[in-house]
Amino acid sequence: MSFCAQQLTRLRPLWTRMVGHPFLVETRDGTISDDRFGVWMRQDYLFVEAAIPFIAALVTKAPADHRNSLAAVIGALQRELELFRDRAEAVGVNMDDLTPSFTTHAYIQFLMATGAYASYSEAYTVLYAAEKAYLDSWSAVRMGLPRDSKWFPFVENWSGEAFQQYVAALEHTLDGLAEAVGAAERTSMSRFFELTTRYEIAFWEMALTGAGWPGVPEAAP
Ligand code: MP5
Repeated sequence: MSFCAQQLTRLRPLWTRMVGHPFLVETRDGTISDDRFGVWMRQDYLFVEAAIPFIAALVTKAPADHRNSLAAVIGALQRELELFRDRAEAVGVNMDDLTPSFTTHAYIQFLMATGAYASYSEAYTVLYAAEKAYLDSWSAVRMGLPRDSKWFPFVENWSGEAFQQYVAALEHTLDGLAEAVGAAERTSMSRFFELTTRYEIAFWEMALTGAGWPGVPEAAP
């Protein structure tokens, strides 16, 4: 079995929890409040902004023949940020003075630390797991949300044909990387896979509850 298939099998209970998270179910059913959805939009904007230096760090670790396709991801992320700003303007979500929640901050720090200190294969694992998580999460929303929903552009962004192909290409590359490394690094890659999955669940939970920082009522500076 390929590395990705193995991980998705091993982590199925977590993965099932993720794609069935109440935030996604409520979004799919059209019962999510605009306020709640706005929490996710603001926090995910910060995440996507941080994904750009993460990808840049990955480019510096990449073998020469991986650089072009990875560098192209940066342009896609810039377009994604535009999508957030367009949607926010269209539906009246305030995107000024964004501050990360505890969960967003932790996830971003994990991305940055991975970009700085992890091996290429480990960092690539995080990229694949995060992208696959969004593909599967938004594909679950797609199953019920009408196409004329104001949130549909997000569904299309992460579950449309182009994104499916991108994630399939990442999977192919990651399986190749996992075959080439030794057992110890493969074990480490599987830890990164699981940690990323846990962060993804925590992110939906934060979006649903609107949790900021434990113990204090206001956001971080
Ligand atoms: C992604 C995202 C997908 N936007 N936010 C989280 C919390 N996880 C994964 O990544 P991208 O880079 O926006 O496709």
